[in-house]
Amino acid sequence: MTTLALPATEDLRARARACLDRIGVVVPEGDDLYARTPITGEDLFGLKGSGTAETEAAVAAAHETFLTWRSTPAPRRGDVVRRFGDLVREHHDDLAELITLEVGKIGAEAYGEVQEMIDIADYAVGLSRQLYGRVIASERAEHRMVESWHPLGVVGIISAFNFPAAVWSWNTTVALVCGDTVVWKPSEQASLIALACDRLLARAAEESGAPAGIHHLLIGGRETGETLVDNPRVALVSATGSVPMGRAVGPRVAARFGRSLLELGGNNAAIITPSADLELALPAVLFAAVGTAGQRCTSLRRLIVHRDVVAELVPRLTAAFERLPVGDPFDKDTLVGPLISRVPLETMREAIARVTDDGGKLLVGGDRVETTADSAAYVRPAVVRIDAHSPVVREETFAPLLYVLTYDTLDEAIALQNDVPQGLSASIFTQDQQEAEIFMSAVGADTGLVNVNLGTSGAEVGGAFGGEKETGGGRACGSDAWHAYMRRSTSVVNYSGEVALAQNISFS
Ligand code: UN1
Repeated sequence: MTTLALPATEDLRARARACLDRIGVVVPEGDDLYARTPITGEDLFGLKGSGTAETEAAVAAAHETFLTWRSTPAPRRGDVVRRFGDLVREHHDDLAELITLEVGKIGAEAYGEVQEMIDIADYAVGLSRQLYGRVIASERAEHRMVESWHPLGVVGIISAFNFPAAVWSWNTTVALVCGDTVVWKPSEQASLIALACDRLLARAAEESGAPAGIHHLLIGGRETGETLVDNPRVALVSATGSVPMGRAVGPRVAARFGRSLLELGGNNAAIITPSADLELALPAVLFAAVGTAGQRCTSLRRLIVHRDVVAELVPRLTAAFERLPVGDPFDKDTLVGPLISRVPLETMREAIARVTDDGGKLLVGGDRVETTADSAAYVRPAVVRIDAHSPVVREETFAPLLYVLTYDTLDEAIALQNDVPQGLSASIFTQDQQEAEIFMSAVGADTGLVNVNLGTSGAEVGGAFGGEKETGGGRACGSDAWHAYMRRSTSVVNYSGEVALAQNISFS
């Protein structure tokens, strides 16, 4: 096998520097942490981090700004988001390039992530004129009951490396139009992208006349995140990441009666039924399983295939996996870029060892790609045929590793889909409407996202995004997810001129 030739880190550093310059970022150089590129696995810049004092100061400043921002009319708050969306459009290529440089997404996916930022900005601008409440029928004569939605406060955002810009945008654009201010602790593996996003929002605030204090960025690690999570002024902590991270964050926020919105792991499955159109299913499965090198929370991890279809589907699937071009994400032909670091490479190797010990059979992939850079982590996406009840299948491995399980009845397939601790995304490939309806019904998939004839990943921003069980229960993006960023007040107005108690109580 030939050694994969990778670009020199020096050239990647120059590319990063040029993107950051075009966006107007002055890199806070220091030696608290390092911005790295997974393309070679090597450092790009040493950075100065934010300590406890800076974190507390950012929250205090965000709170101070909130006190005036909350009274700014919502459509005016939308102005900053509109300008932000325009700036993201203007810097679409720069942001995408930075995403490729710092987290290794292939060009098309990096460009798609920036598109998702634009989409949510458009959505939030529209939302800024639609923050409506209800008028509810009162049980008392000449009384009016009304629900109002008010700004909540400071929103603390903790985001992961895999959607370093879009997930922050989901939270920030919606929070800002809702009248909140934000403090962001991005993944340490995506500091440069965070600096770029923050700079564009700063420009948008300046150019639209919004106060600078509506958003703050903290570059730092776990300690910075913990300081943010524990600060009682942070009304909502919106955290995206692993289940262990959510387990640490959720109870800490709950202990101070704060609100949290958790978007944690997934262990997503697709069911291939006997009536499935394989021409449609195969590319959809491929993208869901290996897109972002299997490092999306929505990535497809389990393929639940009807026994009658296995013989036809599996060879086609493994052949497609074998042909997947793994390599430099800047190369136009590459479909699978690097893993974020050597850590997922190890977890993938361990998972494969465990499933094979458990009777599973590695059908394709799983081997590390030899490269000219020792620290880089490139792997061939793997397919493993495994008994449906193997315990390893219940765990999420954040890497391009797909388990193939078989089933006989739809009930069994649905039970398998649901028999994992996580509950983010599920899909079914079928031409049978009854099967599709059952899958989407109350006795179907127990996930937050339930798709028919499409993969588990690639959700649109217009819907509510998130999942159940260990996925954390949070919902971000569209639909009514904005409610999480506001507080509700229920008001009753008595215009009868008389005392009237609810529940027919007479108190005279
Ligand atoms: C994530 O992986 O954390 O649905 C978010 C998707 C993307 C977002 C994924 N729109 O795959």
